[in-house]
Amino acid sequence: MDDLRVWLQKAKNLGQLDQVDGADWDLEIGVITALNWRKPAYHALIFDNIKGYPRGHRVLTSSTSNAALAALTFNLPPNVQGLELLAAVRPKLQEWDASYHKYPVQYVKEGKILENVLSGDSIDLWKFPVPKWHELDGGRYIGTGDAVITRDPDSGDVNLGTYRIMVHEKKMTALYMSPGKHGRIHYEKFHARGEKAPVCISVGHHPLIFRVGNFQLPAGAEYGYIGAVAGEPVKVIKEEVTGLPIPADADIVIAGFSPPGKTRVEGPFGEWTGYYASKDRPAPIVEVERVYYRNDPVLVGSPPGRAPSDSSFFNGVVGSARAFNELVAAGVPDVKGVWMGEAPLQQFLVVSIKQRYAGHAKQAAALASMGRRGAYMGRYTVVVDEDIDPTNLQEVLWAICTRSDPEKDIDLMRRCWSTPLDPTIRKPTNAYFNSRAIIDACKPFEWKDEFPQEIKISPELVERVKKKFQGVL
Ligand SMILES: Cc1cc2nc3c(=O)[nH]c(=O)nc-3n(C[C@H](O)[C@H](O)[C@H](O)COP(=O)(O)O)c2cc1C
Ligand SMILES: [Mn+2]
Repeated sequence: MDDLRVWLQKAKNLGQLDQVDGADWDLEIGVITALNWRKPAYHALIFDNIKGYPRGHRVLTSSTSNAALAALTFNLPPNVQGLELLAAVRPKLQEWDASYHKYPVQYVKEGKILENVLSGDSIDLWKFPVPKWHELDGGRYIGTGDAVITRDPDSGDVNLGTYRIMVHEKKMTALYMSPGKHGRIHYEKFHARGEKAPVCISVGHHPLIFRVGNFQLPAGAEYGYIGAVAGEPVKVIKEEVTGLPIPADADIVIAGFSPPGKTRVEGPFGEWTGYYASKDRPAPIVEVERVYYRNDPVLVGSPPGRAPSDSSFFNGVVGSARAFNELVAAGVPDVKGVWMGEAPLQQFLVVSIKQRYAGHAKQAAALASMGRRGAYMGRYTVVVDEDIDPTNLQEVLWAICTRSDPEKDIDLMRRCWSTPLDPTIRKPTNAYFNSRAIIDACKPFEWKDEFPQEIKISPELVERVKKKFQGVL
């Protein structure tokens, strides 16, 4: 697959990469990035000549934050949007889901990542222009658009997860993962045996690597999945101290161990919900033993935030496609659409179906809200009839307000999978539960054919009136 340098050149050729010179790692990179997404049209940003750092030590943001960049990264058809993009992504996900096991990593001895290797006292993570992204962040985060590589000590599965990484000291980072995430299960298993957990953190690479690290996939699927998207296995090097496979052509990789029982305060950090909700609390650490980087290294940043954000566009589309495919695979018939918007993502999941039998709507809603994509901090799942466009919030609200009755049509599920990032959970607590509401906004099944007639204007009437009143309409 391409390395990051080739990706940057391709993005530039497409007119999708803008360079920013002279920004400060202290908030300016973060603010410029956040304001970038609020422009009517925006591109990926490459920051160079960062204050206090040599030319060439760069930071990339917004790398997959619009349709053209997502298409470049995932080999998708260019220039498609909305429902059309959703329709293009669904079969791609099916193809990758079915083929990732055919792309085991390929071990190699040489790679561009070995251009510079730091060990012992020469290790200094502040060598890189690590941004402080949001004003109330508790530190500088080297890991946002990253891939944290860990191994399951029982099965040997290697996981890649995108988890935030704060730098504590020149040779120490935090390690923060929510309960239930694969990387966390891995270090918890090592720690339970009284052993230190090996960890490698890639913080500069082709954006595909961290985007797949952000996907909710079966345990240990990520490396193969990246290979399936790229159409060839990922080349990796066996890292010297941890033995973990690291991408051979990455830009920056940190390697070390998380010792059991040692913690440092991590956070607060601006999160994808739009809050600093998980606050600051003790979290495991990584003691760094090697740092690998290419000449003129590029750090890939993907700061979370209230949508629109670095990930919101991409996760909205791919999350919708994933949840749609899951429902179909679970055997729910006549699913017409599934949509999570950018701002709330799985917190407001809309499913449209053509109702076939009594209970069909509830079945679709329960499965969608508890599927692999929807389960983590879901909140509201709405089912609408096939005439409602699930991507159109106004239509969805109209359906909720005119076709459902709260007493009959809202069900609750309690003690579901939530997270320290859930703003509604008062911290501290030792168990992060939330509840789910299922809103059946379909016409009542038993008398749907007698439901009041909607006011519509027939296309023929529109045509006739438009023709007659050309100056007015
Ligand atoms: C920029 C960014 C930062 C993230 N940070 C975290 C994090 O700090 N902790 C966490 O548990 N998940 C975080 N996530 C979400 C995970 O990447 C996502 O849940 C992924 O599925 C985890 O991988 P896993 O399924 O292998 O555990 C982040 C995602 C993105 C895009
Ligand atoms: Mn995983």
